[in-house]
Amino acid sequence: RSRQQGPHDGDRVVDPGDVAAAFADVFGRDPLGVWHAPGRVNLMGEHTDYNDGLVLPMALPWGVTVALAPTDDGTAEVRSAQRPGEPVTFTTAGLAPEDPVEGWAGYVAGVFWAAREAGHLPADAGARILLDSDLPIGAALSSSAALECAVLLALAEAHGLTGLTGDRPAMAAVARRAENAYVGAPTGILDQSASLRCTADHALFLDCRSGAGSAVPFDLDAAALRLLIIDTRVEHTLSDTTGGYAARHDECTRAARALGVDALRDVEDLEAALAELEDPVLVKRVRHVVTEIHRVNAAMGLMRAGALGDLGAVFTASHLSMRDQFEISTPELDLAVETAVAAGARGARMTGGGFGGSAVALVPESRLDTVCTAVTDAFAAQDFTAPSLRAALPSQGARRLR
Ligand code: GAF
Repeated sequence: RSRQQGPHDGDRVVDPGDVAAAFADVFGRDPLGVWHAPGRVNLMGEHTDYNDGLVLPMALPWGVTVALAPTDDGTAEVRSAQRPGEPVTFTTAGLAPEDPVEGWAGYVAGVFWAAREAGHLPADAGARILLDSDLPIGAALSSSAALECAVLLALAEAHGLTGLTGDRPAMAAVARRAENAYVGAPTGILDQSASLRCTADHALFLDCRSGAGSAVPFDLDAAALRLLIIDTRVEHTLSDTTGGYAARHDECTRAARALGVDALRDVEDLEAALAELEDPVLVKRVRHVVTEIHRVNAAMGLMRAGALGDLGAVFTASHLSMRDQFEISTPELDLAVETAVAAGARGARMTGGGFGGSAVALVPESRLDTVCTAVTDAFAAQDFTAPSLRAALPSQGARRLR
């Protein structure tokens, strides 16, 4: 089967039947089922989630597919189609964040640990697991959250963890805990919520303080638009505790403390707040977070009004704020955004944590080929690695496939 996707609306690339068959080959038995959790692009609201703000993601057609059989031997054996020679086994009772399972399997172990810590998973619950993915890693498309959410959903349904299976916000909290406390990446709730709570043809408008979410129609077809995802192939990471993501989180915490608010969400008078801050770096960070939260409301309003073309200007304003105020863009992301807009996109922005990864561009159908060619050529002219380009429609969140 081909993993190549052209610049067209993609369907899932991994076939659940293939994953079930591969599971049977490896483990000598059938899985109980096959589950899938998607990656996401965030359409507005970057670095607002851990400031108790608003976000507006949509799920991608691509993600992580899991075949799983539950066991009651308290052990897990995990294999990945992407790492065929590296089976990982662990005893679930022995898991501890102080001595974590390293690498990709750490996200799986983290889910077992977090589900046990939250009182959902009995000590003797184990599993045989085979993973497959059609989501690039390090592309800021939430491959880690897709992995956590796919494993958690499969585990919860296979073991009948009824406290979790009907409660997607609770599941998102458990998956986030795996990432924060076990893997050690200080992320917010955006990615896990997107993977678990998004619905097809809609974006998810999520209040990260209250947890309240609502589906907002995002009908690209009706507006003759395409959402082009430009993966710059510059890998980003969230789990580097000395890296840019953690530093931004820290700056926001310091700014909130200096302003005497619980979170930057609570800043009401932006100019008055900025005047109170002595550190010019914190001034920029606060300006981004507060205006970005307003842009989420603006984008949501335009979606509800069906005025998707006008979203483009909000996209581009958001990108400039991330480039100049929050300082999380890269030359590749800036080039992708500038070139896409110059070639006819209605607007474009980097998406996700920044420092690499992907941009999204809102492109009139009739301009899609032109924009793709322009971006590819611009990257070649700068001697940047060729970007990967795919268009996507808003897809369904995590679910059982068979
Ligand atoms: C990453 C994080 F995981 C999210 O929690 C969010 O902060 C995002 O970066 C930036 O909006 O995806």
